[in-house]
Amino acid sequence: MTRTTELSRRQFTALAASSVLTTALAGCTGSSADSSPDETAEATATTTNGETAESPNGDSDSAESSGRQTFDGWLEDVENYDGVRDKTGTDAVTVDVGTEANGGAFGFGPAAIRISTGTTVTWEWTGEGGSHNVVDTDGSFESELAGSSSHTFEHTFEETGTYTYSCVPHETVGMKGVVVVE
Ligand SMILES: [Cu+2]
Repeated sequence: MTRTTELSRRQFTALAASSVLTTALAGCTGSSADSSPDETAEATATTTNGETAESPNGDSDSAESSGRQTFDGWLEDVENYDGVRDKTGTDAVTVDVGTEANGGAFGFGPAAIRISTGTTVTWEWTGEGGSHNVVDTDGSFESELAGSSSHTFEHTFEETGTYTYSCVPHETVGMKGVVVVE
């Protein structure tokens, strides 16, 4: 998105520059005449691009910015983190414990979810990657340490907020997750 924003700025600059040039030309400043056609062409192409990019921009902007959220760096080094998955409006959401990531089966899948209040999140152990647990950094929930694929742990989120959690044994390799409750 930075790229697009940068482009938009450049486009704006180009547009601004071209109108300055037009004004300058109107004032008979011969020296800018050379660059004028280029600038105008650029500005025209730009306007088209700008318009096409405009509305998708607004949409993907919000998606992208939430996708890049690292929650104060909590998900910075989490290999399988690819944005916050929107699970709002559902009563029950499942997160895998022991998803292939972070150099082994050391991930939560998905790493970050957004849910509505009252939603029950069930963590389901894949049975891979050894023993894992699900521990909220602020102590709101904490599972037992388990390794078998039949293991589950659930927590119902009644309060809005951002919950960061990890598998304590694998936190250093990036087995971390986030639940955003809204
Ligand atoms: Cu683990």
